[in-house]
Amino acid sequence: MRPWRDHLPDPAAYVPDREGTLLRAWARRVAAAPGRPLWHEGGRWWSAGEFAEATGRAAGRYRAAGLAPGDRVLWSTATSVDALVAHVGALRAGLVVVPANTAYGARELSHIVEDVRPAAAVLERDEQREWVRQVAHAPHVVAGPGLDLPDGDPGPLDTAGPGDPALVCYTSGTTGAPKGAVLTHGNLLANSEALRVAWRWTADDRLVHCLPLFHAHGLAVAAYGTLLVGGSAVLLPEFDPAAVVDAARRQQASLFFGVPTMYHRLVTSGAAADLRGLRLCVSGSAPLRADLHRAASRALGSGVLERFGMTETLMNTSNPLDGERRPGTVGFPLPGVEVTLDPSGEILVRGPNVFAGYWERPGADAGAFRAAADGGGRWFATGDLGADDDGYLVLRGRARELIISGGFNVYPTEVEDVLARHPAVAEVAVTGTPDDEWGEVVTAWVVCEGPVPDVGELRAFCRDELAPFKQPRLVRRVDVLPRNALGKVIRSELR
Ligand code: MLC
Repeated sequence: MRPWRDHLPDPAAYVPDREGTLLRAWARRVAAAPGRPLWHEGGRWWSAGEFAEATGRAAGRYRAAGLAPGDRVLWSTATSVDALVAHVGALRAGLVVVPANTAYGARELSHIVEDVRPAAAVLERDEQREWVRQVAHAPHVVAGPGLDLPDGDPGPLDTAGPGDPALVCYTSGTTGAPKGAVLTHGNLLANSEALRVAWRWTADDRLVHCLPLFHAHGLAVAAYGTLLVGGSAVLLPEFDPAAVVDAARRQQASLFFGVPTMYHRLVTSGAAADLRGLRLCVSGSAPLRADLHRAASRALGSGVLERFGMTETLMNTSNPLDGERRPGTVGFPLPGVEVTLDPSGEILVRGPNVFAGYWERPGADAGAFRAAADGGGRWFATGDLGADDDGYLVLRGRARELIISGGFNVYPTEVEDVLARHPAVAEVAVTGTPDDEWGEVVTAWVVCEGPVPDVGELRAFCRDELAPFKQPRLVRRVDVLPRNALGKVIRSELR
C-alpha cells in the first residue's frame, strides 16, 4: 500500500496533536470566529457561537439531572440541530454518548441499554422512550432531542482528555450480540484531522449533510469534520435527491457525502447532473461498484472519491484528492494510519484512529487485536479482505459474514435466529444478494415442509425483533441447506 506521506502534496500539513481533543480544537475555532455560519436547518443558519452556547446549556441540563463525567447517554435521533446540541453538549460535559439507529425496535434497543447501562437517554420516538423505561437498567433521565430538562450550572466544560471515552458505538460480530466499540476523544480528533488534510477541507467548505447521525459516516466524518475545520453544513432530515440539489444550489455547497445507494438514486433520478458545482463528492460505508462509480462521476462532472472506514476505526483509507480516484478501490492509508494485509489477505489497521476496545468485553478484544511483530503497537483486524492494486487498496469481500444494505450492516445470524422461530420454517440461512440500488439485499433461504411463507409474511413476523433494514427482501425455497463436514451452513454456496 502506498504510505500516506507519498501521496499528500504537503505531508508537513499533517501535524498530529496527540494531546488535544476535538472539543478543544473546535472551541478554538469558535473563539476565533463565533459569527460564522455552522448549521443550516429549517430556513435559517445557526452560528458557531450560538451552537456553542446551546451545547453549554445542554451540558448544564445533564449536570442538573445528576449526570457525572463517564456516565453514558443513549442517543437515538434524526438528523437535526437539536440532536447535535444534545450530542455535543453531552461530550462537553464529559459524558459518553451511545448512538443508536432510530429504526431499532424494543429488542435491539434493550440489548444496548442492558449492556451499557446509560444514566440518560435522548430518543426521537415516543415508543423508544417507553421501551427504555421498561428495561431493568432503565436510564433515570429520558428526554426527547430537544433535551426538555431543567437548566443548571454546566461547571467546567471540555475537560475530557484524549484517552477518555467519547462514544460507545454498537456493532455486531458474526456471533453473539452487538458489542460497544469504545472510541476516545483522541480518536475523534485524529479522524477529523486526517480528513481535513487529505480532502483539503477548509472553513470555506459547505457540506450537504443528509446522513443519519447515529453512525460514523454522518457523525464522525460529516459532523465532526465540519466542526473541526470551522466549516458549515446544511442539515437535511432525510435523503431526497431533489432536496440535495436544492440545498446545494441555494446554499452554494461545496461538498456531498453519501453511501452508494444515494449515488445510485442521484444517477437514476437525473439529479446528479445538477450537482456539478460541488468541489468534492465522497462515497463510503459500503463498496461503490466500479460501474456506478463511473456513471456517478460522469454525471457529477468529477470523480467520486471513495474511502474506507468502519465503526471501530473511523476512517482508514481514501482515494486521493489530487491524482487518480480509481474506481473499485478505496485508495491509500489516511494521514497517521497504517494499513497492512495479513497472509490470509485480511486488512489490519493501526493508528490514532483505532478504538480503545469493546465495552466490557476483554474476550472480544483478544480476538480483534493482533500483536505486532515490529513492536509498534497492536493491529486491529478489520474482518475485511483486501488486495494491493498498484498501491491502491481494493476490498475483496469479508473474512467474516456481513451484509451491507444501503450502508447499514446486517449480520446473517441475527436474522436467522429470528426467522428460525417461524412455525413454517424448518431451517433458514441468510445471505446478501447483489442489488443495483441497495448494494446487497437481505435474502432468506428457507427449508419448509409445507408452503413457503412469502416475503410480506416473513417481514411481518420479524417486525418486533428486527429493524426494517434487517428484514428479508427476498425469500428463496431450498430443499436442503449446503453444509460442510462439521454441519455448518456454507452461505457462499447459496448465492
Ligand atoms: C431504509 N430501508 C432500508 C434501508 N434504509 N432497507 C434496507 N437497507 C437500508 N439501508 C427500508 C425502510 O425502512 C423502508 O422499509 C424501505 O427500506 C424503503 O425506504 P426508503 O424510503 O426507500 O429508504 P430511505 O429511508 O430513503 O433510506 C435509504 C438510505 C438509508 C440509503 C437513505 O438507508 C441511509 O440513510 N443509509 C445510510 C447508512 C449510513 O449512514 N451508514 C453509515 C454506517 S457508518 P419499510 O419496511 O418501511 O418499507 C460506516 C462506517 C463508514 O459504515 O465507513 O462510513
